[in-house]
Amino acid sequence: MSKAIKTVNAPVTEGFLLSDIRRTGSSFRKLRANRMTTKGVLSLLTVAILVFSFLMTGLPTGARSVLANSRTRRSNMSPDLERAIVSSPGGTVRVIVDTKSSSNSTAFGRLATKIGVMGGFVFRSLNHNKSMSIQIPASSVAALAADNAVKYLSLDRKTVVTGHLETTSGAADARNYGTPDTGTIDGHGIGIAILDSGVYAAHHAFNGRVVASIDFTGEGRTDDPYGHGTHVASMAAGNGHVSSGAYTGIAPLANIINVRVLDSQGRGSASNTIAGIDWCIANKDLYSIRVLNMSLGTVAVDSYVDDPLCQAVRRAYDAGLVVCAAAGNSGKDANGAKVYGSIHSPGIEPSAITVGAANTYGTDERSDDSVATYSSRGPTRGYYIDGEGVKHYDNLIKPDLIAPGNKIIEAESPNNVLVTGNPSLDAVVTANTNHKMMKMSGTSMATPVVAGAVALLFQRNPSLTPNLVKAILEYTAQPLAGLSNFEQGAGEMNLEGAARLAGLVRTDLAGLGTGDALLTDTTDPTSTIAAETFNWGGGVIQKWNFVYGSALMSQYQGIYGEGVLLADGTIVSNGVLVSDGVLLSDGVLLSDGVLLSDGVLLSAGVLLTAGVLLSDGVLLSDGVLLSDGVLLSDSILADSLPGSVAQSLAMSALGGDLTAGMSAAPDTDPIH
Ligand SMILES: [Ca+2]
Repeated sequence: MSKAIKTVNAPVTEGFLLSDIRRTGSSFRKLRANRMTTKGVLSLLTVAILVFSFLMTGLPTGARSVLANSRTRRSNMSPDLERAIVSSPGGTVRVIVDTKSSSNSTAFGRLATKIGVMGGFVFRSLNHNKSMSIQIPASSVAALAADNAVKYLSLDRKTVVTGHLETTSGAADARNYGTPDTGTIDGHGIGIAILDSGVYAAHHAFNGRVVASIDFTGEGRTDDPYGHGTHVASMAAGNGHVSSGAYTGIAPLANIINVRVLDSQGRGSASNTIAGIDWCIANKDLYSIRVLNMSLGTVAVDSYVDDPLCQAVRRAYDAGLVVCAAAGNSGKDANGAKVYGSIHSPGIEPSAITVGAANTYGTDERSDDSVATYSSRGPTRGYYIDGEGVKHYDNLIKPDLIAPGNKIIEAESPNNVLVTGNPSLDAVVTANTNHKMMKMSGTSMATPVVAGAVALLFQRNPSLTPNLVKAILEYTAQPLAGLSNFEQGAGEMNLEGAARLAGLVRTDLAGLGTGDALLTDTTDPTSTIAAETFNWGGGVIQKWNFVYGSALMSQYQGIYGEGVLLADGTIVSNGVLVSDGVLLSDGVLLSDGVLLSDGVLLSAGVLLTAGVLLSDGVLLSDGVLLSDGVLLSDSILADSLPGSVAQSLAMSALGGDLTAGMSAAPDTDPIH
């Protein structure tokens, strides 16, 4: 009912415009999708009239005295404005004044002057001087309503927007899955370490939540002259302060630990980054750090076994931390052709949650989502050379997930290098330095979406292990049609499903054995975001495998414990189709229809056998990309790119894909 009231309220003044009613209410959007019948329209009209009547007759009797002067003109004042006046007759109210169509600029100016005389203040004019936003003493509203130039007065309602990012990711739904113990699922109490170019802590998106800052670049500063880290931090943990919440991050009350490892030109070294990781491990208890965000990377050369950056990530993982790493922006070559095998380090590390970029096209609905063209694709191509001089590639399935990362608007540090060199990146929402927002694209942006999600899952269920966090995110992800697992991993992150599932996981994990019940209750393995329902992927990525089955979540698996690596867990005998209740040799119990290991059945129906066949034409032999870097159909291999090209490609995401993106919402409160 409250939804209907909220929806019908405004259009009522326009004479019951059904098209407007349907457009403004999410509950009505479904009706439209189902092609409303005439009967449906009529009943909606009836509901609208009833609601209108209720609001009018429901006027509190106390309003009479305050509104005595306007009793006969009450219909040109919105009911919630009337209630606001009644509830605070000695206070002030924010009002939107709509003037009559006959009014001209002279009448408009006279009205503005009159409002000033009444003790009011005009914030701005709207609709080409046909309306204005004002603040005025409640006691003066009735007199204003009686002015001949006034057509209608409505309360300047606090628009509680759920931003695009939190809506399409499912974070907005996850907020509601709190308990009396956890409170709202907003990340409070959880620390997210941002290993990046610094964070401009004074930005109002952070509101004092940058609880620690440390510099490893040698520049002796922790702010963000480059402009990358501030944007990244606000994707993970920015609040809704600017533009009424349009740019709220995933975990808006999480604490931010600013670990500056990239300098004022966005450059860093592996050694500085490793020092930053080790600092996080040493200080994890002090700052409640549970997740590290690494929106950075370097071209992968060494096998993850030898790569020192990967080894540092593994140390963090062994210390109980979840590390989210960007997949890289090398998913295409200079001609736009798709490139496989281009995952960056430390994204090649199996214990990391490696994140690719989804393109949301700026719409909350996910049915139009895809992977961004530049998002690095698997498999991983770090290698070692044996005594015979033969290269052995890692060839892990990566990324693990994709998340929104194309043209996302988040916090901008002042006069930063990126926006100064590329002025079009500024989102033009305000002139207030501490409110400014910029638009960025890349797997750097997608990664903190997942880091914020990890914070929410830990808040919901602090007993989760890093392995379970990763498994839950993968299991509940939405595989997007037409994309292979080397492009999207388990699919697009679905925080509605992940937070719901995390809340069902038992909190006494330490005493569980393989096959014990993992959940306290069953749940529907589907999610609904922006009125669209989709199935969870229901799979978990192993090193070279994709494991499916409801038993992954209904029953505890040895691979979820601490001290083991999820990705190292399962090797299944060749090509075995595991059916109900088959216990695999290394302790993974799977149930309904799981085909995996050397024969991996992907969700899109692509069969990976000893030679891996992908729908778009990459053929792998025994898990190794064909030795000479064969170019097949629409793809080429990253190995065949010269290093300098690969480096330049890393910046290719700066402007994002040439598609519609997130639209800018003006900041309506530039003062605070
Ligand atoms: Ca979309």
